[in-house]
Amino acid sequence: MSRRVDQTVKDIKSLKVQGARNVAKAGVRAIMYAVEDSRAKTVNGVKADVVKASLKLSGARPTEPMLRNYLDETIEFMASEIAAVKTRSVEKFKEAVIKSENEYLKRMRDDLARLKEYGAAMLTDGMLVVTHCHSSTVTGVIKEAHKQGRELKVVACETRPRYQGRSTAKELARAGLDVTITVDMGIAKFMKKADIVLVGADAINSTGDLINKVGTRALAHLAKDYSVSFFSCAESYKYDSLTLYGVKEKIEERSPKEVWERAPRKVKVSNPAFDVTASRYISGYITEKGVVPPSALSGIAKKKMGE
Ligand code: RUB
Repeated sequence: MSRRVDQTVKDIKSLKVQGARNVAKAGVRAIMYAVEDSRAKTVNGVKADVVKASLKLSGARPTEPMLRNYLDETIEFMASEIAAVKTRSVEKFKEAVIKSENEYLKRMRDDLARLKEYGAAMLTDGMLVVTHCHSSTVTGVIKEAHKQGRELKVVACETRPRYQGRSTAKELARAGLDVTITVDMGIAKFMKKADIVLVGADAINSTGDLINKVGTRALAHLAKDYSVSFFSCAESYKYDSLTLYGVKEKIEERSPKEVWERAPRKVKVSNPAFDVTASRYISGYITEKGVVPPSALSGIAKKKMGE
């Protein structure tokens, strides 16, 4: 197995690479490493090495359909290449797979650029935006609105236990935004004055429910309490098509040590990475195809993924 693939898996598990988009991007790059580092002498041998890498990558974090969707597309691409061009050399096959991975990265960039436009259009001058964790999609939308000249105030939840909210605060402050960070439960104080809540997405299921960083669900309930609109910024590739067949999105349980390094032996520690927000709490998804209600998300995703 390619050492570079193993390193990527480690970086994803340890959260050195965090957030669904970054995880998916790292996964696509790792597939290129698997292709480049493969010593197989046949096209099918290269394919087997890529499949092995893909299994390792998709197991790194279980709640990441965006990564899995791109890995599945890679495997389908390799199968169709082999079926279409039976006598292709190993070199040519490797080139074709790498080219298609580069196209996936480009598609991700293009989708994000469109999504940022739709999201930024929703943020008007003087708004107070609440967010949670670190979503590169959400920070992208907020920075785009700021670049277009809107004055915004942002409040970020610190996001226990790994404090990804600090990354959000640092990134937005560096971009010149007015940012406040608060302990997770301190957000109630700000919700009264908030205009909009923007969060990311790790997964979206067939009924439009959102799976995102633990604490998102409580935030959505609070937003409803104060009649604040609640949107998730998510490319349609966050959709998990397996949920259409009754498969429940798996919620990653992380090490108890992240919560309490040396907890007393009789204290049980729970550390789920994500939670589920029911679609009825979600005003809409901001996607690369526009702002849509939760019920429309699966249709957009299925069309895009060619199901
Ligand atoms: C990050 C998280 C983010 C989504 C979306 O959790 O829940 O909101 O992944 O991020 P973690 P993006 O830090 O555990 O990965 O918009 O960058 O895809």
